[in-house]
Amino acid sequence: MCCLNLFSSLLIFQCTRVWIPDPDEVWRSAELTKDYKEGEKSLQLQLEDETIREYPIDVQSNQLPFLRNPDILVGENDLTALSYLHEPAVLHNLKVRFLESNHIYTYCGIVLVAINPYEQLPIYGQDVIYAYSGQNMGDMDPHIFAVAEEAYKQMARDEKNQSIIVSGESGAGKTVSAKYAMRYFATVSGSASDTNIEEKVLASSPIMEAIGNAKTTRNDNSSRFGKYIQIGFDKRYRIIGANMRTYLLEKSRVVFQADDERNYHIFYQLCAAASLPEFKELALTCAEDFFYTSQGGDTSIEGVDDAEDFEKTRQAFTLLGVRESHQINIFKIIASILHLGNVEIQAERDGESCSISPKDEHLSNFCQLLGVEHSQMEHWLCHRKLVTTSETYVKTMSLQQVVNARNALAKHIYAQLFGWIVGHVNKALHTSLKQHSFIGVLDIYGFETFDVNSFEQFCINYANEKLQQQFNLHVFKLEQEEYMKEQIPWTLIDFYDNQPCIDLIEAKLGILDLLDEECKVPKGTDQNWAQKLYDRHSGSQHFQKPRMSNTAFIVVHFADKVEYLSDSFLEKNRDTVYEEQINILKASKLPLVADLFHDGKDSAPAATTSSKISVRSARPPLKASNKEHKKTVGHQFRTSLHLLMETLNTTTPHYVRCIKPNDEKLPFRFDPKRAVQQLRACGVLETIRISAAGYPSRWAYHDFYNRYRVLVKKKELANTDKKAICKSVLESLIKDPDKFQFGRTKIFFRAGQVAYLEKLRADKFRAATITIQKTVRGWL
Ligand code: AOV
Ligand code: MG
Repeated sequence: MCCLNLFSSLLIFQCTRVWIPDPDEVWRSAELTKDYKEGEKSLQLQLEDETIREYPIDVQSNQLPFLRNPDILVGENDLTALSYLHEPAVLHNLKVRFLESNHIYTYCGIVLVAINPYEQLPIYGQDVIYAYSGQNMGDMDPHIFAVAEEAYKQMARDEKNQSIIVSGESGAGKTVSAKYAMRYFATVSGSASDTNIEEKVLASSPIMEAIGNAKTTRNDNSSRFGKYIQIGFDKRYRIIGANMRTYLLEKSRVVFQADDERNYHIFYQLCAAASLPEFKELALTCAEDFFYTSQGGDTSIEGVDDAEDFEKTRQAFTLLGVRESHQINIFKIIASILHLGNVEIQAERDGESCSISPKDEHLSNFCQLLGVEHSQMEHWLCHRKLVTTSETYVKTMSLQQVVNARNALAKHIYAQLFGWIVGHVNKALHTSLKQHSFIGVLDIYGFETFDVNSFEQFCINYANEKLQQQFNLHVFKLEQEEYMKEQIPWTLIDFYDNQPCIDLIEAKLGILDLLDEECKVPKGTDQNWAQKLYDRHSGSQHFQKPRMSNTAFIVVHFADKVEYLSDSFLEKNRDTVYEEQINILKASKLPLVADLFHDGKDSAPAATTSSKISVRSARPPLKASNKEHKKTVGHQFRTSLHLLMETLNTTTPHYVRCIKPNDEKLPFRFDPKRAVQQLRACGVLETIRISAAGYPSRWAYHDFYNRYRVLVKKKELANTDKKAICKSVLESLIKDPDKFQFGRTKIFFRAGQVAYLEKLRADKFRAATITIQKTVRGWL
């Protein structure tokens, strides 16, 4: 970390206030008790609790402590306005705003920092939305609505698509922020016709949260999928429709939950409504009774009423045009998954085969609910087909194999249903009207590190790595290019470019590529893959092999080092389900079920390569899918991320960085260690560095002239060279030449200067109005 060398005279006077590092508080305030002169080996300090401390100075590097800002600046709503811009100043300012004034939003140049208050605040009502509507960002308190308004305004002004990119770690408030942004658009823009499309856009949230969110140890309502919602507008900027893209649902949760975690909310909602007469046929009881909903222990969430939430889910389905008769089919599929998880599988003595009692009620319920044949299902849950070059034969499976295959099937059914619902929501939000522009809201899972990190965390963190790069590129590279284009003197600021880490993951022979390779090898194993990673990448600065393990590997991400356990990466990447089981589902009597597993919709590759044995079923078996061309999960994810980046790069981005202030979910509690870790990780501090060094505001000469001509003296207006007028007026108004720069086509301003000019302009108008009033009064 560098220290601004603000001590050019290298004399610091007694009473100067500084920040010194502290293991608990991160930074502590202290005051010099005597003058410090260059070359002295230590500073004499007094801390706020009045203890005296000697602070050593490394004379070689001359690293002096950071200076504190004058109190008058503390609480500034844009951090770039601070006189001394460094980590302790940022942290202190955010903390004071948060704890003393309960301000959760602060600007940091182009980024809105949002600290999760863990308390309902009265700042999101319709009245607040209308207060922000049509206002300039700088005129109002920082707010998610101000960012939404800015995006809306820029869409109209620049005729360009916009994106609001919300990031932050798990539980930091991304989903809440994204929902408020969507609410803002729905409220201020109204809908183009009487289709109440804006209500439908909002109704997508409870549905998506019911099926894609779950309680984790980090967040009671954690999104386990990523989403990018594009809200479409007509040429009068009224909402006409929306479209949602989702990213990699965490499927493993359907069959496994860690301690204190839950499965997807919808399962508990449905169990809570099990006693309703219309759900009798689902044969459900409470969530404790099902293996797939009870592994985490407590099946309830404090403050959440699953039955009540279920009503909201149903209403949202209805609003989106899913009829009750159709809803029941969705619920049947969800219930069937719970029954599948409770099927009792008995291992035979030989240790190589299993059976299921023909009387197993859960299997009966499963088959009944999905409209599939019981005996078929019973058989193919415990057997698999093997295909060699010369023959096809049926083999029994061990208990572990059967359980794995059953779990794979459950995950697959859920994922297909999830995809089907997303498709349906999109259909309901689709419009035939001509879309003029869109605003996209990205709410993707935050950077994650748990005690055990697997394929899911790897993908999530890879996505965050890509988003961070998009941010870096936008803020840093584009900024710098702009200065160069405008021929403004500018020293290149070095910044952390995470391309090497991204290369490690996605480049040729990178982690994902080697994983795909290993998945193709007939006897490929997680361990062999890990070995290949060690062989190939040990030299990379972003890759490490843990000393004590031969199966784990460490990736040094921008946010943190994360150790991944290679176990089950291959299986999760292949995402195999047995074709025979899928064929039974394809032959279901229920059109929705058959539809879910139809070729083309079936995104998972099947285990065998061809089928010579046909499966006896109610309908003729469907053609075997051409699974050898199916892409691995990693491959699909990489492609979808690339597409996302392409889309984001064609829009004007607006960034919201959510910060989780404590791990206990306590209202208005600020843990400086956790906050600073996130501020470092999400690039806020880097942004500050560039904002402090650069010129955050800029105006084209003619725009500047049009806006501020009232400040130009009459005799100067005669000059036909507008550029020259701009230069001379500015030089007379702002005395410090460092506060602005004249570029080729634009004028560049340091932070705060445009606000100053606006004030001069307003004063001028006010003075003119008073003069007119006086004159008029004189006439009377
Ligand atoms: P996330 O989306 O960032 O996590 P959420 O948006 O779900 O986090 O926020 C977590 C919880 O914090 C919410 O359920 C609220 O209780 C609380 N919260 C967040 N923002 C606010 C706010 N502005 N006002 C009041 N409470 C808030 V994850 O989806 O886990 O990465 O995968
Ligand atoms: Mg979320």
